[in-house]
Amino acid sequence: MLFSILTIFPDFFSSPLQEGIVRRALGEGKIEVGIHNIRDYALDRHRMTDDRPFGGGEGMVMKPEPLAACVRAAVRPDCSRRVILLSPKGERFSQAQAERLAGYEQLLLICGRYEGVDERFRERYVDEELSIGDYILTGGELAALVVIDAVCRLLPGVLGCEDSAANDSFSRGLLKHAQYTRPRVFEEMAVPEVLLSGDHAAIDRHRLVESVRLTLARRPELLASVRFSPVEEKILRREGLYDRIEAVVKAERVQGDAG
Ligand code: 9D3
Repeated sequence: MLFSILTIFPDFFSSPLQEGIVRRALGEGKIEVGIHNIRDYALDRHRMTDDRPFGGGEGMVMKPEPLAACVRAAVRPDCSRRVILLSPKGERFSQAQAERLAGYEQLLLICGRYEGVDERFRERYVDEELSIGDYILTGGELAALVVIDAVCRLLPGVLGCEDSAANDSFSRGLLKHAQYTRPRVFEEMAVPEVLLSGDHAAIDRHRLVESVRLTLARRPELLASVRFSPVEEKILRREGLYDRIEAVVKAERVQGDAG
């Protein structure tokens, strides 16, 4: 997978890509990253990448010509690709989006700055617009790094099997149960007894119950898309959790119908 980053702050990306799993993926040639300075494609005397908005108003708008020239230069021929604009107006980036994007050979990630990009550039060159969440950043650079990180770890051979995608917090739509390691007692707090019992069926039951409790408390909306096996349903009923799950799922459906 080739990630091509289009930015006016190329230095932003030097260290974040030099650590951890992304670094290893780069080293092993599983991913490539190209950094393209949009300013290099601004051909006027002052190398301007932004200008005042027609019609007036606050802030600056990214000019279309340098962006278009930068995209044309960054495209690798004969690749399946998406041109993605990181923007607060975009569709919300999610695990499902990451999985979809992992299927392309090249992702071009355009980091917006200022109030946005000229609409004509967006119309002609941009395949999709993504936001990473409802908070305001100073630009698209961190969002591009989030997309690279999330997509990279889904590519074949990038993760070791110990933390493979099947183990993910989101893999079955539940939040993951709490984890403990040595020592058995830390500042007078003991590890739950069942985890030391060696009874793997009991441990699995305990973890399922803890996952469901945590999801009910923090992200109840996730439960609407979780399917429980008959055995799991029985365990959850015994804990008094199944009725709470059904109530939450019903409330979600009403929410969904209203939206
Ligand atoms: C005054 C209107 N603002 C829109 C909410 C303008 C504006 C704010 C922040 C325009 C650009 C930005 C910079 N943010 C991004 O480029 C961005 C972003 C974000 O701010 N939040 C979540 N995801 C993303 S992806 C790109």
